[in-house]
Amino acid sequence: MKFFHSPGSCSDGIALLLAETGAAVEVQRVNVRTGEQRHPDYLATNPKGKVPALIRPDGRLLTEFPAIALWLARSYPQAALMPEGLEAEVRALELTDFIVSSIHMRGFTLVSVPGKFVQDPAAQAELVAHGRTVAESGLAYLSEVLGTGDYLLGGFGIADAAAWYVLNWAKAREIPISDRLDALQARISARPAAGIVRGWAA
Ligand SMILES: N[C@@H](CCC(=O)N[C@@H](CS)C(=O)NCC(=O)O)C(=O)O
Repeated sequence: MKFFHSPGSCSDGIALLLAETGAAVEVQRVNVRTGEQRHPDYLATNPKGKVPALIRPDGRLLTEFPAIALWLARSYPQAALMPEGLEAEVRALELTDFIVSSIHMRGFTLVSVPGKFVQDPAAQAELVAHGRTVAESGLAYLSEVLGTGDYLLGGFGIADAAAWYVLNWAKAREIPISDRLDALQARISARPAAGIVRGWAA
């Protein structure tokens, strides 16, 4: 497989899941900070110009975090990335999608790159403030879901991988998180797979 990855971005979450599976993968770095995702060579592979993206063993490309996470969980069941049974699976997907499409896309994206949306500095400041509110309230919800557990939905799974990258971002941007989420971030960071992901960033 070939994995298109920009360390420090949301593809960290898929990197973590890939490392958890132990599957053989070639990691190709696409630095989204310097615009490599818009290079014609990359667009020829992934016209969306985004990471994460994964070329699977049959050569077909898969994009979008929740879809890749589901595919990995189903394709490598020995990694136990998804609980068993339809209700548990759909809850894991529901939470993963909330983290990616709400906390990340509607929260952190506005905090990190307001200039993508508006030019006026005052309007940018408003977007940043709004993004922070969305991120903070989404993270507060995650803390409720976590409760006193070790991971969000019982054992480590796809939603934790999504939580990992937004928690890393929260810490880097000094967005407050609960002690429980702080402990979750540390617990995930201590997994052997997280060490592999740090190696892919070096
Ligand atoms: N909906 C996509 C979001 C992916 C995404 O926004 N990726 C960012 C990195 S965190 C990216 O590639 N940004 C580059 C760009 O938008 O030009 C998913 O679920 O994978």
